[in-house]
Amino acid sequence: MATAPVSSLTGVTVEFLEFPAIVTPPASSGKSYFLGGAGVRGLTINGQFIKFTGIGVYLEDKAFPSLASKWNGKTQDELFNSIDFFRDIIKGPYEKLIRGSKILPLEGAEYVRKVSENCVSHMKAVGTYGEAEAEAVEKFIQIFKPHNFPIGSSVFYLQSPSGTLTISFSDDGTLPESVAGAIENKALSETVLETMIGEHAVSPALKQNLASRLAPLF
Ligand code: HCC
Repeated sequence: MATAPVSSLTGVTVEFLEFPAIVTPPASSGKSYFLGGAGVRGLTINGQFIKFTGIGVYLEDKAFPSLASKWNGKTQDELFNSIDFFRDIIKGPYEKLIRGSKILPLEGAEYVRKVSENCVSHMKAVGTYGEAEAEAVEKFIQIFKPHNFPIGSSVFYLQSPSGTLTISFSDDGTLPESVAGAIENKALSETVLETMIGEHAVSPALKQNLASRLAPLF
């Protein structure tokens, strides 16, 4: 039975989506990831905030001591306002597993258009967008295109420290056994998480949840 690096770790509910405290991939030999935090990603359309997805960020267990030793003693607000804290999570040498679950139905092409636009503009802004990244983004788009996301369905992004981004799709919130595609590109892989919790993140709620859960545990 997998245990969290901190036994008091709880799950998070975003609308009707439940993000358990621990996930264990099928067919993994006892490996598990703990929930750093989860939050809603919405868009303001005609002045109204529409909630589209819930995003959960899971971290490999060894992320905990590494983050705790640097960030212990900081308050929730200090963590939330620290670009370096989120940068550490994005760049840390451990695996991250991100679950993006749908609150409203979305076509894969529509979802990936938004995500890839954000990723490309971020990589251009920081100067990491080159030919290899353009190819990686094209591959990324093609993986999502034929897919549709009904309410409650999920995309999982597994990011390895070496820069492999593995994508899988699930009809619910559980991690599937099969993989939809894998892309070897460190800049793109990190940028997917960067656009969610970095400086210009799409989900401030997710950042707030990460800071509020982790500060007292550190
Ligand atoms: C990102 C990561 C995730 C999302 C994003 C950018 C996301 C997308 C939701 O936008 C969405 C909502 C409405 C649409 C299309 C996509 O969760 O029409 O970097």
